[in-house]
Amino acid sequence: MRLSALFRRLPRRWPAVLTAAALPLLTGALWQLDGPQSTFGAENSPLGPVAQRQLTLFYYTLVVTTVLFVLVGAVLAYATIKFKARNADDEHAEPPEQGHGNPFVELGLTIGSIICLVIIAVPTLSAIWYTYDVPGADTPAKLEEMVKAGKAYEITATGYQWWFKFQYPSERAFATATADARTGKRPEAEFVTANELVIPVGKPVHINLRTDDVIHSFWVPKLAGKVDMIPNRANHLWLQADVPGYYYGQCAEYCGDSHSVMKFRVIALEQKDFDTWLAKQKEPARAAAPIAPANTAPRAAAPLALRNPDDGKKSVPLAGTGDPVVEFKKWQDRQAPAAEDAAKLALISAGRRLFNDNKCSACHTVRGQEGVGVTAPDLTHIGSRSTIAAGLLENDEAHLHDWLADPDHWKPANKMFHGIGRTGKISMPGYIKPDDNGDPMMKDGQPVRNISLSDADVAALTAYLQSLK
Ligand code: HEC
Ligand SMILES: [Cu+2]
Repeated sequence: MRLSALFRRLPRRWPAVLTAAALPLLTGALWQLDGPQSTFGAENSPLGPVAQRQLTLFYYTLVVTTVLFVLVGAVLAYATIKFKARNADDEHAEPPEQGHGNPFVELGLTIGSIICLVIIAVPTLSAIWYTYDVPGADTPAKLEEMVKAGKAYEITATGYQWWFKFQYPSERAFATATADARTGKRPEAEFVTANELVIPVGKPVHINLRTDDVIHSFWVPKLAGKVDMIPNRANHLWLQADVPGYYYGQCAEYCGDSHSVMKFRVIALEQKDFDTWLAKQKEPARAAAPIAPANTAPRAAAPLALRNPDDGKKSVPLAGTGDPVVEFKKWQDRQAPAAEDAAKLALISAGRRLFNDNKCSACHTVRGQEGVGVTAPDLTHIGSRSTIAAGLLENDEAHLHDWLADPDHWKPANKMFHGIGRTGKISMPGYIKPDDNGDPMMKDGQPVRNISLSDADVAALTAYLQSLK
């Protein structure tokens, strides 16, 4: 049915009917706006000063524009009803007296509009000014000074299709567990994590926003945002968490197939807990067991079937409960290693070998151990994170197993499955072998496998990765 035909069938008073139907829907929607990934609902989960300022500005603008809407709407409704043509005579009657040219009306409306603009512009500009950078850090030099004095913190966030890298430029990590024999010092390495941004509470955090590929956008609704990560443009934002907690973040700029599941978390810790976390994370990966000797790990006798990535039936779960209080507790509980019996240690040892032999190490870093790749999330302390695949799945044995068995099922087009490349050519193949065009190489209607894991392999890899606290 054409839309116009539908309207003709509605009762004569359809505008009134539609408005009456829309109002409860709209107000209902307003009450539904709260959620872990929403700026609203500040009662349940406190906002930092930046998000607070943004929310206040939103409500302020909403009130001003609502007043305007009601005023203009009322005048329009009045004119529509009062001057409605009620019969054929009315339709040919002289138009009523016009306001056009009346200086009182024309000047009044112009000045009125200017006043409205100013009423909105002043708080908007002041909020833009406030949210632009850490208060007091007007220049890079001043920011550096504040960071050195411990009054601010600096982090660099880089967007990748479809995950986030976090670097801590003011920290250095240890590359090895032991000192170098010649220098007597432990070699250092860059301090980098992925998908979980851990920050100190009550301190402004300046975040440099970068991207490795396309445009992404950084948004933590309860703390701040959103600012785009644009190639060749050094954007930044700042945020501050006033209370310790677990905050949900999301890429907010369409960036390809798995954009909707390009999430992350922010975990805010009291300064002393943050220092403890830092000290642990700076250590190289925990070696629960040595790497198994070559050719002793379980072989991929029966490779796991890859599910059809386009089966369209998966429902992508929100990792965890969606309750920041519960998730924060879970995250804290994850930080200490779990007890590992002899059987588990053997599995870890085999997993470590498989990680090395299956080219996982070419894309991922496990600092101090086999992995050296830098084009994928750093896995040095993956066991201490609460989610995998950029906030998509809960980081427990079952989900990690599912992820490793068939990444593409969970995250369509992800680079772990399809490989990483520039200029259209895959230079770092993933689970499937690419042909010269970067498309999956096919044989008998099936993609040719580059990484072929059996169920036992995946179990060993899962045990290994879970041990990396
Ligand atoms: C071609 C490079 C590549 C290879 C090879 C590769 N990965 Fe990945 N891996 C990635 C990328 C890219 C991601 C991020 C995927 C995403 O979230 O979009 C990832 C994500 C992960 C994650 C989740 C990390 C997190 O913080 O969310 C784990 C765990 C993981 N890979 C383990 C492995 C294991 C084990 C292997 C070997 C069997 C492997 N990877 C092989 C590129 C690779
Ligand atoms: Cu993105």
